[in-house]
Amino acid sequence: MNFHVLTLFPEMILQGLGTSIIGRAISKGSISLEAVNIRDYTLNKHKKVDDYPYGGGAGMLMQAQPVYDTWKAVREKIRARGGNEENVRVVYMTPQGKNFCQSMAREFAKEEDLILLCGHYEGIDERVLEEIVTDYVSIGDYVLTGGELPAMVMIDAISRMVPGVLTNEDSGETESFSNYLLEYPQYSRPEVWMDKRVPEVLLSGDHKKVEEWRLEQSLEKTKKLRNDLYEKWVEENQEYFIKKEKREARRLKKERKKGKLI
Ligand code: 6GU
Repeated sequence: MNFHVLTLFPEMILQGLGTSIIGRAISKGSISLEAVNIRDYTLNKHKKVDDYPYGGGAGMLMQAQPVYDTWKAVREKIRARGGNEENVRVVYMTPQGKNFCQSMAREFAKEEDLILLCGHYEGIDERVLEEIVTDYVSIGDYVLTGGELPAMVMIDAISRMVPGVLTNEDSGETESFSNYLLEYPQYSRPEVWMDKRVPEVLLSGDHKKVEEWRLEQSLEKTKKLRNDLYEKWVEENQEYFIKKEKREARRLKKERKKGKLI
């Protein structure tokens, strides 16, 4: 996966994603990241990239020309490398976009190249958006000063879905949202901290019991904190509750029998 970020603040993107797991993925070559400065492509002799909006109103707008020419330069680079530049998606980071979620991250991770366009000020001239943007994406219902943080959020979430980015140690499958459920609580050494014991079942060595306990914990936590996700899970996992009822009935029967025998 090759990320191309069109931005007025390239150093913000490179600094923000240069460390930890994403930094390692870049060094390994599992992903690549370039941040292209839109200002480098302005034809304005004072290097200006913004102007007042027609019709009046607060703030400045990013002009069409520098954004369009940056996009063209990136497409050309992709073409020169033998990439499929005609079909490269261009994601515009905007609070007016569709809310970003895990399934979108998974979908974007299948692309070979991805162009992320970061706006600033009051936004970007509509005409260039119409011309180049394929996806409008938001990271939540609040307003930020620019698209750089949302782009970084997206790149992080997408990258960890790219094969080779996560090692076994940072495993991607059994975790929050992979099946609507929030992650179960986890514990490391020591066994007792501030008088709090690690749950006994985790020390038992009984893998089946541990798995059952973790699923129960996930369900409980999701129901409490994100009932919307819990209900989706219940809808798609009816058989879990049927099996659980059967298990419970078997257990009761066994106990009753034991009671009679004694
Ligand atoms: Cl994608 N961009 C900006 N500027 N603000 C946002 C956002 C995006 N998502 C939420 N707020």
